[in-house]
Amino acid sequence: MSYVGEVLEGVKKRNASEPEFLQAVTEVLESLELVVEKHKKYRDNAILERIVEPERQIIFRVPWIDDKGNVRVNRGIRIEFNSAIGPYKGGIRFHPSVNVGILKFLGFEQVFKNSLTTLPMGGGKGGSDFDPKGKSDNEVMRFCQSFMTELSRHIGADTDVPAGDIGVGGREIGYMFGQYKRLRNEFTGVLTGKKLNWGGSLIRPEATGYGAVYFAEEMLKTKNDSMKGKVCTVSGSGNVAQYTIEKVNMLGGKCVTLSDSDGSIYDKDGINDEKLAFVMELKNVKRGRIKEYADKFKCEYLPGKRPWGIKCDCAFPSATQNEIDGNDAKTLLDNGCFVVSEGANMPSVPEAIEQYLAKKILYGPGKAANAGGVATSGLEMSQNALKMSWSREEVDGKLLNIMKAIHKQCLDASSEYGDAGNYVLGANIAGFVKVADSMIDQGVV
Ligand code: NDP
Ligand code: 2IT
Repeated sequence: MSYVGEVLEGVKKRNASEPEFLQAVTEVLESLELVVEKHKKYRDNAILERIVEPERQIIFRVPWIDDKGNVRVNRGIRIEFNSAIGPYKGGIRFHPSVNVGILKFLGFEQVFKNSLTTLPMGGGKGGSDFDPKGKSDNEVMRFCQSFMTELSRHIGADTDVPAGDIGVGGREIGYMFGQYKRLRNEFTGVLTGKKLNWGGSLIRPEATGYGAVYFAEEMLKTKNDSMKGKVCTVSGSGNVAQYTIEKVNMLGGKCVTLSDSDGSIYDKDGINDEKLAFVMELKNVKRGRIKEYADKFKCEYLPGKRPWGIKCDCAFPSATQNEIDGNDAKTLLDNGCFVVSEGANMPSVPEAIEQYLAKKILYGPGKAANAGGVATSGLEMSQNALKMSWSREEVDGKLLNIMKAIHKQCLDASSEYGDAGNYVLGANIAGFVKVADSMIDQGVV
């Protein structure tokens, strides 16, 4: 059996109850067959066995009191996956579906994603099964304070630097930052995604969505094409979806869908900047449902449906993992979609990815296409360390250059290993090599 085959077998045995983690590891390791056969040093140093095992995982009780005075308990988790190239770095997710396996898949992806950004960041991920939906601001604050009371023992500006993810935005980062500062009596860059007045970076809120569109534009350039005039479907309606639409509009494309866990809207006229402002108010302030968009702008609402049945040139999945199944992918491709740029983490199931690769469409996997968010978090860390802040133009320019560099690394690695334009192969190989070589340099740790 090949080295990859052997390691995968062990991973499946030891993590049998974690399907998302197994899915993520299988995809990455299968891409590495040629690399580990060519370079024996990876096997000699047991790099694959080590890279699939988190350096540390922390699980803790998060007790808090709701508005009625009831004591509630959630589970808090932080996976500190790999610190070979920098402090652990990755978001925090608050969603009822959160468990160790999901955070391990996200932490594992983050290791390779962060490596691709060109910045010195290791990989981690955290979260809780706490559901912020329907909770008052005070309940969210008490939860965040309790969560940080324990998490603060394990993180630090040079140790582990969390940020946002599903269910965690500026509000939650603020409450967690406040509690960390109170406990430690230090004002540091321990979290990213902070608001501007207290250490945040311009463009960090925009970065993941903007980056996913920059990545799509880079892929299109290889075909002498651009985003101009492209019809796009977008899923989700949170942070990533919103700024994906803003950038598509800036580049002359048209987005026609949005969704949340209740259903999708289809606006064939396009979600222009004015309608986008309504979505931002609806989702970020009123915390309402996307159906209200259809009511307001008199467009189609598809209850319980994802947006992949709508004809498009480009798809930007920006909600959650495994949101494009094999049938969805077939429908997208049959309808002529030829660009998929993943704002979400692992939104396409393996059967969907197989179809993208077979048809040779422009497919940017999440760890490359959505790396703009964490890259700009890295820029926020740099600004915090320097005790200065860069202008919007400076940060946006750096983000664009980083997305171009990621695109080039993927393309170069895919060519080197004989499948030019296969960004899955390219992202996994380029992300891996830097981390693996650093692990060898640092000995058996
Ligand atoms: P938000 O919480 O801002 O928005 C999430 C959106 O996705 C909401 O519309 C939500 O709908 C929908 N959604 C979440 N879970 C599900 C589900 N199980 N089924 C259907 N819809 C769902 O999160 P973000 O925009 O920050 O994150 C979106 C994706 O992007 C995630 O995969 C995240 O990991 C990834 N990502 C985020 C980055 C960031 O910087 N924020 C960086 C890189 C990747 P509802 O309100 O109904 O739950
Ligand atoms: O999945 C991701 O890359 C994020 N949620 C952002 C992580 C970060 O540290 O900015």
